[in-house]
Amino acid sequence: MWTWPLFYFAACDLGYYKSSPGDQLCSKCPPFSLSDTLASQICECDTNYYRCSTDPPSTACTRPPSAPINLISSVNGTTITLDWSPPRDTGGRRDVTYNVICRRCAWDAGQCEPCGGGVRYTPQQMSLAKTSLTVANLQAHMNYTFWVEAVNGVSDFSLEQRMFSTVNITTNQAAPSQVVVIRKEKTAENSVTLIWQEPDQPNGIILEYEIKYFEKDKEMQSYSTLKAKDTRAVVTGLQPSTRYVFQVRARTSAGCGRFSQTVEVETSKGMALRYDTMTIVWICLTLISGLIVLLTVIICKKRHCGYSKAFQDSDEEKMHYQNGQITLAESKVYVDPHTYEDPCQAVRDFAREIEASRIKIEKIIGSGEFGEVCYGRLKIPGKREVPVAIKTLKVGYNEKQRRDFLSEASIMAQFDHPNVIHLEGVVTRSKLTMIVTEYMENGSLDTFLRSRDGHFTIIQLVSMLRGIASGMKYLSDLGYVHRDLAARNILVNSNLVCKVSDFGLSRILEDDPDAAYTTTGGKIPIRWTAPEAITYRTFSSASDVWSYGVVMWEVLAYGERPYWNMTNRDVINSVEEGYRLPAPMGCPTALHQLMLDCWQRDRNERPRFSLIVSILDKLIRNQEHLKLSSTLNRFTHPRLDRGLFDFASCATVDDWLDSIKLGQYKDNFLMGGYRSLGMVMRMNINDIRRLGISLIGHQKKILTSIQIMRAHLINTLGPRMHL
Ligand code: ACK
Repeated sequence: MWTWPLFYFAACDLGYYKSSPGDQLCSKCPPFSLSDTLASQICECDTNYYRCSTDPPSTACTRPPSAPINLISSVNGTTITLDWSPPRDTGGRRDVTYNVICRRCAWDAGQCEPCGGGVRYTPQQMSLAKTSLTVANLQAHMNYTFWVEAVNGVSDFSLEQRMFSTVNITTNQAAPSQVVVIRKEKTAENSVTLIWQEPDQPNGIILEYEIKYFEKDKEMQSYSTLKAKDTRAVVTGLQPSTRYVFQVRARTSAGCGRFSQTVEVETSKGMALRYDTMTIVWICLTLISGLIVLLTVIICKKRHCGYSKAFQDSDEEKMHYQNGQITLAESKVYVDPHTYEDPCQAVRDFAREIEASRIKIEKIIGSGEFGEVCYGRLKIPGKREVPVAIKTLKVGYNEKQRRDFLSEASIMAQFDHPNVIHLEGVVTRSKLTMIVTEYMENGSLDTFLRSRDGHFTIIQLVSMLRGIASGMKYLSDLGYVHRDLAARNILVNSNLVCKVSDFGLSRILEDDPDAAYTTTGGKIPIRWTAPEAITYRTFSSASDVWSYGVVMWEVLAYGERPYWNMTNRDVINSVEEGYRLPAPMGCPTALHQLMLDCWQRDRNERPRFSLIVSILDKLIRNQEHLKLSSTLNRFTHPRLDRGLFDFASCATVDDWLDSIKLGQYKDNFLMGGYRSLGMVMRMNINDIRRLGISLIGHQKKILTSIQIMRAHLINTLGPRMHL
């Protein structure tokens, strides 16, 4: 009888397997697997190694991949792009894909939540084959954390913690999202009433809505636009029995959102008037001549009276002329309440009276010159409740104080700009006199920045500065001179929008702790004020530009006090001699150059606010120019960029540390071997850190002071002086 050779029937040894009984040979267990019994049909995977259902028994066991590496992000408004490299360890598999998890974090660290629906991931959020992804529709000025994980076919089997790479980003300013729901409320023969909902992501305060409309199929020939403050508009001047197409978009200080989907509405039938050709020609001629007269009046006003039209951004201007229909912007002038015989009349003329019962005061947030500043809520019938700041007039005031207090409201009431604090109204008919303004969650800019030293990207800082310059452009266009422009008088809201505030007539004399009496008797905030305004009291928009330069410095130095602890007298003398504040640490050269331009001695040489806005816009658009940090390239402006202290009187390192009020670090310098100012002047930020000085504020102060000493020496000994 024929028998099977013995080896055919031999059971597989340990470490070998045979997937089915038969005549095939036993195979060695693939990598990361083992058979620990004889005659195994499969080799079991080692601990933490797995096989997925489609892996044949002959393949090696594999494990989940490690985290992706080199994760980098780039932010563009509210869109971010993430790029990463594949994990170092793919777990032995080729089917690696990536998942991205997005979490939105409140400004107060620690509170994060999933990003939710509206966010758009391109190409997709999960199971990405490529190592990059774009995430759009994020909220403006928001912190986000992105977690990128690599997964493979066996990731789901592992109970171990997933491996992620994470990146934190902060989004920038962005236009509002699209208006999605528009409805027709009413139609008439010549008008249509539309209502719509605020966009899901306003990304700031909505300044206005723009309604674009045209006769159906005639968009190419002409369309018109209309502005509305609310989510409702009555479009008039329409033809009866005609089908119109409407679209709405929202505008914030960051720009216009996308137009909504179109809505078609047909006006009702009517008794249309018929004109003969002569009548039409006559009406046109009358309209054109009226327009010419109006234009002439406006141009005259602008040229001769120093006033100008209200805020109109370039985008708006484009829209006005685009379709060949010129719509004149409303011409606005600032009226000084002092020119009123009875300043209370100015309050009545300009400011809205609010009934005290409409205001709920919830807490005190500070104190102003005239009394406490409170946080509260305002509910006007037909509108939703809004948070407000309430300035109160303390009891026991006299009539002059009351007038001065209310004068701020009559000034503020005349302004309407996204970067100027908005007045809700005044309460004058109740026992407590109050000024009610919009509430700015982050308070004054100087304190805000000090509490967030180093927190913001340069683009965020420049965006804040752009907002302030835009508000100042608006004010200067109206012929209003602020006289006390400083970071302490700028308020910041939760979207980081900065608004110019503090318009009281007497504030410069009384309110400002930084104001000092000059020889001419006035009280002036010396560190922020242009030399000609200090000496001759010639305040102008050009002197506001000087102050703006100081605000730029304050912002880039995160709320540092301009000219540090120098006395007012030393500041005046140093500025007079041509010394200027050096660039704060990490300040791009382009920004320091703009500051220096604002600090030109000749006020006619200083840029106007309109130029400052457009320079900042260009820098925001072309961020390359913001990369050159002036810490490396400090002395490009030898005549102006000079240090501030008289270091000649500081003979030793100890003297110098005392002079900048950091005497507590004398031992650190001694132990580090820095025994002379010459050695100190060669130090960089790492040397300072190596001395064990951990407070960032102190590191910065020391570095800035060293830079000033260097600048001082270069200015004294000439640019060939090498340190
Ligand atoms: O730095 P702050 O918190 O911001 O402290 C001062 C304080 O009141 C005294 O002026 C705050 N403040 C003033 N106006 C407003 C406002 N409209 N919204 C929020 N805070 C305000 C300011």
